[in-house]
Amino acid sequence: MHGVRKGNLIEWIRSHPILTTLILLFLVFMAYQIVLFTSYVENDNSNTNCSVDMYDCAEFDSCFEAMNIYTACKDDVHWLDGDGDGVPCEDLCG
Ligand SMILES: [Ca+2]
Ligand SMILES: [Ca+2]
Repeated sequence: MHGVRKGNLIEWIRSHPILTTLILLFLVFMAYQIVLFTSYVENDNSNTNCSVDMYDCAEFDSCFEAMNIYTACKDDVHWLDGDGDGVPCEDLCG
C-alpha cells in the first residue's frame, strides 16, 4: 500500500488520479460554500440599503432600530422622518 508521507505525496497523487480529482472537487465545493456563506452574511449585515425605500416605521419595534436605519442613510431615503425635523418615526421616538 502507498503511504502518504511528505516525500511521496506527489507519487501518491500520480497513482490515485481519480481520488485526487474527487478530493480537489470536494475542496473546490467547500470553498464555494464558504464564499456563498460569506456573501450571505455580508448581505445580512448590509440591510441598510440606501438606494431604495426599503423600510417604514411600522416595521420597527423600537426607536433604536428606526434610528439605526435612519442614521445609516444620509438622505432619509426610507422616508422615516416625514416632517423633516430630524426625529424619525415619531410614534416610536417622539
Ligand atoms: Ca418607507
Ligand atoms: Ca420627524
